[in-house]
Amino acid sequence: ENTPPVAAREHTVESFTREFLRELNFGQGVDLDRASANDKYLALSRTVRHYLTTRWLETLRNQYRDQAKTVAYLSAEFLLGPQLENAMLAADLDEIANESLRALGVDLDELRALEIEPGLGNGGLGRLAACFIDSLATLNVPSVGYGIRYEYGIFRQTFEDGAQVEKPDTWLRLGSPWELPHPEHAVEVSFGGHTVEAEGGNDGARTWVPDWRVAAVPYNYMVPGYRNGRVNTLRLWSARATHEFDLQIFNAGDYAEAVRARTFAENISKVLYPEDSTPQGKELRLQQQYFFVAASLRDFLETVLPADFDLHRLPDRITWQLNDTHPVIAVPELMRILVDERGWDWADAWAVTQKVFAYTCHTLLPEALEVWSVDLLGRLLPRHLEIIYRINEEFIEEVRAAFPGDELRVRRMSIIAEQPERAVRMAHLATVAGFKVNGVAELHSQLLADKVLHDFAQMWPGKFTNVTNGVTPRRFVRLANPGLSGLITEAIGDGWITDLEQLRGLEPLADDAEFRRRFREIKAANKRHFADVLLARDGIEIAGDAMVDAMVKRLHEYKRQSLKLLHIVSLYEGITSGRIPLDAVTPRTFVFGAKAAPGYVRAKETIALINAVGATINADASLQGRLKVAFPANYNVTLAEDLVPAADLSEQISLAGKEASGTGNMKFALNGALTVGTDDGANVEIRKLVGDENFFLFGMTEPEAADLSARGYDPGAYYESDPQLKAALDLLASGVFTGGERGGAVASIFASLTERDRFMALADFRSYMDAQSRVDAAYADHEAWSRSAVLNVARTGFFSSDRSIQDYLDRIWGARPVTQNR
Ligand code: DL6
Repeated sequence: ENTPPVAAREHTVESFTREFLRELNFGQGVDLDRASANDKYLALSRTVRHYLTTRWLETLRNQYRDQAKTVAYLSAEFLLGPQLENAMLAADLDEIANESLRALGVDLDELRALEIEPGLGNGGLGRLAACFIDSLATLNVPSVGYGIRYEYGIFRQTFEDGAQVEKPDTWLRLGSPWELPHPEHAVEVSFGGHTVEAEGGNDGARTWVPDWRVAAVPYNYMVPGYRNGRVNTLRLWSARATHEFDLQIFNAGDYAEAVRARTFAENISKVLYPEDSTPQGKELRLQQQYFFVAASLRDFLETVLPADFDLHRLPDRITWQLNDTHPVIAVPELMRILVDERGWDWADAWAVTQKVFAYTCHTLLPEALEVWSVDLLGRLLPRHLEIIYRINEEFIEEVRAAFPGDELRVRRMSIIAEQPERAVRMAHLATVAGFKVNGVAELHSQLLADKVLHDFAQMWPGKFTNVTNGVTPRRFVRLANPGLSGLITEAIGDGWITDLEQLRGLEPLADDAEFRRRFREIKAANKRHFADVLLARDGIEIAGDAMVDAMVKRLHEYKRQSLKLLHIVSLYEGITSGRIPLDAVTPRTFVFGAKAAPGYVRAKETIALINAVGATINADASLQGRLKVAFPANYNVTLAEDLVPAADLSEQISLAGKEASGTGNMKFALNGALTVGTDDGANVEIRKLVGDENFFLFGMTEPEAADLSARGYDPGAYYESDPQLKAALDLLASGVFTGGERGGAVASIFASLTERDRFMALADFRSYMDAQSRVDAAYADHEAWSRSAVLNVARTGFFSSDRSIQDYLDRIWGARPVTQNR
C-alpha cells in the first residue's frame, strides 16, 4: 500500500527552494552565485535527506514502540549505487526538485554526474543486498542492514595498454552527504588473547581475556521505502582505535609506535575484501567479519531491544539473515554472549541460537566456500574456536545417532576439516546453526541440496528452501529507464513500480504495432544515450544504432568471457578470410564490463586479451564499423543504469551448474533485452517465464556437464573436430591481435581453453555459435524481435526483489510488514 505520495502532499517547490538555499548558505557557507557544483550537490542531497529524516525518526520511534519482529540483514557488502536520484524518487521529490532547480538555473544532470557511488561490494552478492534493503523498506518490513563502511570500496579499474591496473576507490573524497556518523555510540570489539575458567561456572562458560580492542563507530544510512512513509536504517561500522591506543601514545612516549598501532586498528575497515592470497590478507578479512558482526549483535541486543528484554524470546523479535558465510562468526558470538556474559547454560543458549539465524548460500563452487584455519581463528578469536569445537562435538554425536557406523559421513559433515589443514568450514557451521538454508535460484537450491550440502539435506530436509533472487524495479526500471517506465505507466498505470507482476498487463501490447514502434524508439534513444555516456566517460565511440550485445559481470572462468571472445574472434576470422560476406554481418557492439580479482592471473589475462582483440577489430577499417568492441573500465552501478536500458542482447553463458543465480540477467530481461544463455542459475526461470521462443538457449545442461566432466573432458577433440573453432583459436594464437606476441596472455588463454578447462568452454562453442546465428536471424526481423523484447518485459515481473523479500517472509523469517502512520 504505497499511495498517496507523502512528500507531494506536504511539500511545494517554494519550500524545497527555501530548504535548498538554506543548505547552501548555512550548510556549505556559500551563496548560490558563488557555489561550486559540489556545493550544490551537497546542498541538494542534504535537502532531500531532510525530507526523509522526519519519516526516518518516525520509523525508528515506531520500531522501538512496537517491538515488532525485525529482520537484520548481515552482509559484508552493500553495493548501493548512487543515492541522490533514488532518494528523490522514494520521497516523491523528483518533480518538485526538478522544477525548483530549473527555476534557480541549476543543472540537475551536472550535479548527478558528480555523485561518486559507494562501491561497498564486489558484484552480485553486494548488489543483491542493496536491492533487498530497498524492498524491505518498500514492503514495510521492520529491518536493519548491518555491514562495513569501507574507506576504500571495490578498486577503481583502469586499463594500461589493455591490462587491468587497480587504483584506490576514494569514494569519500568529496564527503558523503548520505551518512550520519555516531562516534558517541561506538561499541568495542575485542580480539586475541586467551580464555580462562569462568567464575560462577554455568555449563559451558569460560572467560575470554582478549589482548586488543577496536571501537566500531556506526554510520547510519537511510533506506527509504518507495513513497510509503517508511525509512529503514542501514548501519555500517567503521573501525577507530580505542582510547587505549591514545593512552599508549602518552605512556610509551613512542609516538611513531602509537600511530602505527592506531593505523593497525583502523585498517580493519580500510578496504573492501583485501587480497586473500596472503596470510596477512586472510587475517584482516576475518578481523573484518568478526568486527562488524560483533558490533551488530551488540547494537541490536543492547540498543534496539529494551533493557529488560528476556532474551529467551529473541526468536520472536529477530532473524539474523547471514548473507553468505562472511557473517557466520555471529553464531559463536551469540553463544559467547549468552553463555559467558549472560550466564546461560549451554543447552538453553544453543536452543535460542538455532532459532535466530538463517543462512543464504550464494555459490556452487566448492573453492568459494569459506574455510578458516583453526590456527588463525584460535589466535584471533580463541573463545569462538572453543565454542565452535563444542558445537561440532554435539553435532557429530547427532550425526552418529542418525547414521550409526557411518564415519565417512561424519568426516564429510564435520564443521572441522582435517585436510589439507585443520580448519573451520563456515558453510557447515551456518547450516548446523541456521534454522533455514536457502539457495538463490531454483536450480541452485536444488544443487545445494543434491550436491554441495547433500548430507545436511538428508539429515534435515525441512531446513532447505529456495528463494530466487530479484532486483529492485525502482532503480533498474523506473530510474534507469525513464522512457520505458513512461510507456509502461501510460499503458497499465504505475502500480507496477511496487507490484511488478502487473507488467503482465503488457502482454497483449506485444501484438500492437504502434506500441512496438514506440518501444523500439525508446530502445533507440537509450542506445544513443549510452553512446553519449561512453564517449564522455571513456572516450569510446560506438554507433548509436548497432545491436548492443552486453556481457557485464565479474571476470571469472566459470562465467566464460573467453567463450564470448571466441565468438567475436570467429566472426572476425570469418570476415577476414572471406568465409562470411561483410554485408551478411549484423552490426553489433560487444560491450564488456568486468573486474578481475587483483590476484586472479587468468582473469587478468582474459581482460588483456579482450582489449587486444577489441583494439584490432576497432581499428580494422575493412569491417566498416560493423563490429565494435567496447570495454569501458570500472563498470559499476552508475554505468549499469545507462547500459542495461540500451542493451538488445544479454549474455548469460556460464557453464551450467556454476552460476548460482545471476541478477544482471534479470535487469536486462526487464528492460527488454533478449537473453542468449545456458540452462544455469536464474536463466532457467527466465526462460520458463518468457518462453523458449523469446530466449536463445544453448549449451549443455547441468547433468550433461557433470557427466562430461566425470567421463573426462577432452578439449583437444573439440579443437580438432570443429574447423571454425580451430580457425578462431589459431587466429588468437597467431599473435595477430597482440602485435605478433604469441606468449603471455595469448599462450596462457589458448592453453587453458585447449588443455585443461574446468569450465569446458569448447564443449559449448558449437552450440553457442548456432545460438548466435539464431540471434542474428531473429534480429533481422525488427517487428518479431521487438515483440519478443516486449514479452520479456511483460513476463519477468517475477524477478522483482519485492517478490524475493515476500518469499523470505513466507518461507524463512515469519516477520510481518508493519504499516507506518503517514
Ligand atoms: O546471489 C547473488 C549473487 C548471484 O546472483 C551470483 O550468481 C553469485 O555468483 C553471487 N555469489 C557470490 C559468491 N561469493 N561467494 N561465496 O558473489 O551471488
